[in-house]
Amino acid sequence: MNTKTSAFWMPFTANRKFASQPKMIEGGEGMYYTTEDGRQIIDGTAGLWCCNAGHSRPEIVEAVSSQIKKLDYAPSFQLGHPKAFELAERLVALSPATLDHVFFTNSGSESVDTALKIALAYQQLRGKGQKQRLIGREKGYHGTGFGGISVGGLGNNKRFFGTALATDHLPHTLNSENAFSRGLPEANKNQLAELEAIVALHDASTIAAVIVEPVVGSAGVIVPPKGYLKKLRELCTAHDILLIFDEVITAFGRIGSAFAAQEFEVLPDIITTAKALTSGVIPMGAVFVSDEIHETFMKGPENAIELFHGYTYSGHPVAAAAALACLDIYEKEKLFEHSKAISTHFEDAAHGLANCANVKDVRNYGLMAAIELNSGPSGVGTRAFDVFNKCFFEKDILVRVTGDVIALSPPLIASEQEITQLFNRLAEAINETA
Ligand code: PXG
Repeated sequence: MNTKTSAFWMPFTANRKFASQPKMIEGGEGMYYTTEDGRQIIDGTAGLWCCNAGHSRPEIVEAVSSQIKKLDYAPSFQLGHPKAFELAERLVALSPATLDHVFFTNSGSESVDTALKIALAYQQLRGKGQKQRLIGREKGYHGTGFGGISVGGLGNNKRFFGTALATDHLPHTLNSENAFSRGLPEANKNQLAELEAIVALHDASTIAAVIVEPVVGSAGVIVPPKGYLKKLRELCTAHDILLIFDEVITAFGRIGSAFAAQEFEVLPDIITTAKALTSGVIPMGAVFVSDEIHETFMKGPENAIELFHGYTYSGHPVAAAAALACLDIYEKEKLFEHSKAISTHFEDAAHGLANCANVKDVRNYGLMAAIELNSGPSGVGTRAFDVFNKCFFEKDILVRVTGDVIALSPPLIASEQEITQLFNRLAEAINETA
């Protein structure tokens, strides 16, 4: 396989470095990937936080192939096909009460942009058209659409793209005083005072919505301080601002409940999802919207389109079939419960690395963990990247690296033994990396 060619411009990749030392995956089954040279490696990241049911599940393969035979594609614009309706029903049965309506997309980025557009349009429709500002948070990752990078809080993802939306950002909640916290860290009183300051600066009458990841994923598993999300909800309600939870990573059992909203007992107005909705098998996203928002749109003449938004593949029948089969697996195998049940073992295993060489912090919640290293002598991210390489080529495990953080998020089917193996091998790789 010639990976030296530049024909495939790889996403979020050091393309030239990859060409000089390719890491190729050729197969996947359950908890394991097979590499090009035939090694079985433990998937410590569920692909990119998405393959929650494990790889190449025969039930999903079967559902997808029989759907393609029956109906490969049909539009969802002014037409319908049964699988999309069936899936929407199944999803709203899982989602928090009152988030009873689903808008389908094809990715997390599209889910975020859809949610932001719904929030802006909602404010217009209820006669509060001045509410057009969107508040994100530092270190937030909301995909790569222009809406998502506008509310996002990662400089590298924004700086070349001149975003035009009116935004502001809450401070992130990472606090070095809380290093090595197990689960939720202690709250810092000032963290939400900033929202009051943002409201004082722009006035609540100009703010449409706040969007946050309940547990931050991409920027390195930043766990919400105790009480933070509840307080955020209270402040949003007090100022008549919509609250959007970006659950592209946290939904579908990653932290033990179907949604983080349920786990933390905080009800947002909109939830964005993608990834584990189909266990990563077919691209699909879903935006969950409250009854109140939905009803605001469902007014006016019946023949009028209520929302001028959608995608060719919204509710794609094959993706819907994959999602339904995937939800069946989650349910039959009680994978959300399993995820919760093994999360204590996962937490112990992650914190077992606290004394490894150069470890600066360990953070975890559910089946998400971050091992943060001190930067290496050659700068941010170099040491962690060396660990990643060692893990892949020598230790037969896949981990994810972002800056100095090594992130772990195994499929929910993981056994305690596999988790122990994963962290033991990672510990070796960290200790063997200078
Ligand atoms: N929101 C959140 C919270 C995400 O984590 C997106 C939106 C965008 O989803 P799409 O499907 O458009 O990529 C994401 C995606 C990583 C990593 O390793 C995380 C994501 C994507 C790729 C890599 O941290 N999250």
